[in-house]
Amino acid sequence: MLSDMRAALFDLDGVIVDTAKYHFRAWKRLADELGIRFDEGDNEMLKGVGRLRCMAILLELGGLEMAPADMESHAARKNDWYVELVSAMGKDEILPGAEEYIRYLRSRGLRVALGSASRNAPLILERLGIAGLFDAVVDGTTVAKSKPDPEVFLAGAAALGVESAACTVFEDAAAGIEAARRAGMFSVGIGRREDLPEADIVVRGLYELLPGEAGGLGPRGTPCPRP
Ligand code: B16
Ligand code: MG
Repeated sequence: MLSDMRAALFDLDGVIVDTAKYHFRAWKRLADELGIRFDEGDNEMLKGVGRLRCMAILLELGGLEMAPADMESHAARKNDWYVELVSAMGKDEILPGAEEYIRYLRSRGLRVALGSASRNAPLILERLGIAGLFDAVVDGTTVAKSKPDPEVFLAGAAALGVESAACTVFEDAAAGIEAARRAGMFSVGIGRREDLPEADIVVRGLYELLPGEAGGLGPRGTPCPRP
């Protein structure tokens, strides 16, 4: 239950900021170079997925095979383009209600961590000016196993010193919702119920969870429960 949570674990891309469009532009540039057809629909498969696995999915889409060292160098070039794009981001790209909701939880004494697959998470938090809002940051540089493995959220809970049952995960990717469930945590899906059937509740954005006039741990809107 949202009202029972003592710690909140936030995914980054798709929950706090929409970096998927920048990932898409960088992957698309690489796909074009390699002669692979790749569109925004294909990009959905890369959400919440670690960088090298994304590279493998891209090659599968194109029916190509590549030596591991070449995969790494192409993924590194894609990352250079991506970093160039996200380096130009500012506070105005924080998704509606995200910063306010995190500040609200902190004001209620909750502990807050980031749980992201991205190895660029520290750079992005710094660009958005919200690095100081997190008691712990667990990202692609510190965990070995990608979502849906629960490692990223278990490490977040451990860093905060809060047991899993008192943690809530906020996630936009199905793999992340599965990771939360495997970690034994309550999950809030950000997006559409049809895309996140396993989430405990689904809202369109963190703005829906801001307290109503009566205060309290949201949601102001009516979240969709699991069918
Ligand atoms: P990077 P999240 C994920 O972040 C993205 O959703 C996913 O599209 C990306 O491939 C992954 O990070 C790795 O990102 O190349 O920056 O290390 O949603 O877990 O915050
Ligand atoms: Mg995400």
